[in-house]
Amino acid sequence: MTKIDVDILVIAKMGDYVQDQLDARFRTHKLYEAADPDAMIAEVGPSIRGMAAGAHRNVDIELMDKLPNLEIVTNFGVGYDNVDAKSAGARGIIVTNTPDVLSEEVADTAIGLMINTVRELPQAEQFLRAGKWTSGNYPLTQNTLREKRLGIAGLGRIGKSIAKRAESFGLSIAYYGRSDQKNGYTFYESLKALAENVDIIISVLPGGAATNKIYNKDVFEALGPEGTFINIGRGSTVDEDALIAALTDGTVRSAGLDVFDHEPHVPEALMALPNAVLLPHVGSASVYTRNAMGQLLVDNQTNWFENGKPLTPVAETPFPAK
Ligand code: 8YV
Repeated sequence: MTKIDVDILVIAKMGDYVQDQLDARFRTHKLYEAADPDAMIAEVGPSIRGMAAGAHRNVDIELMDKLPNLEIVTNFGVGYDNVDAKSAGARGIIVTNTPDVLSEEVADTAIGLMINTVRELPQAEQFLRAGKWTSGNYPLTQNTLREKRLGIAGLGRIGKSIAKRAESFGLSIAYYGRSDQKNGYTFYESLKALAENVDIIISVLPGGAATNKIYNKDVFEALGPEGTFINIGRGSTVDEDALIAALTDGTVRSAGLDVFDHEPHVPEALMALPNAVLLPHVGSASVYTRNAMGQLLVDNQTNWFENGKPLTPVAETPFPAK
């Protein structure tokens, strides 16, 4: 492997598969290992031309200001709400993410979480493990996927992979998103309208200012007492207090959540609810898929410095620039 004469700042721990490749190709500076991160940035900041970001660590203007020769930020994850991509674009800094390679894995997780939530499989397992089966059967679930309407919020690449799977379950499919894709699924212009017209919402919405706490009391009321809310997008899209209240007083029936507002902290009140199925942000978390995401990060970084081309630039930093 040829060494590339470039300094890279690695701001979050990436896993050996990624880190080893970055170490082999570049001169890496591991901010997450620095005893004094400010001192490291002061020392190496002007030499840094690439950054590997991830683990939801923020890349804001303040940090970019300290790296005057930064050319590219490669983010580990399809979501990049941790990176101020608009400001990066204004400075001519490319931002890349890891689309496509995780879509199928995240769609699998979304469907698994939906079935677990609707059919109460984790609760039924706890019942068995607690030795309660010998005293009687687990109660029949009030909820089912039969004859249900699924609403997908965010019909991008992951949303479409979910829709493909959901079709085979016989679910009718509607969606909310930026535009009507005229693809045979029913489109709703507002989240509230989607919630009013479906039994289950699976949310794939990204984080950021436009979606902050977009799932509020009104949306949960619209989803209604037989409704189920599944979130594998970003926790910041949910008013968690409103969701906890809705699950507690029966405004909605149940929720399955893979993402939370203040990860890895999950509100005690949510953990105490029997009608919530909770996962520790494992949507893409298989070795296979995380390695594919890592490879794409490395390839973006390498292609930029070897060929002057990023592979998967985000919308705010198009290449070539518009
Ligand atoms: C990862 C994700 O958990 O891709 C995303 O946007 O949320 C997940 O696949 C995360 O990026 C890893 O830090």
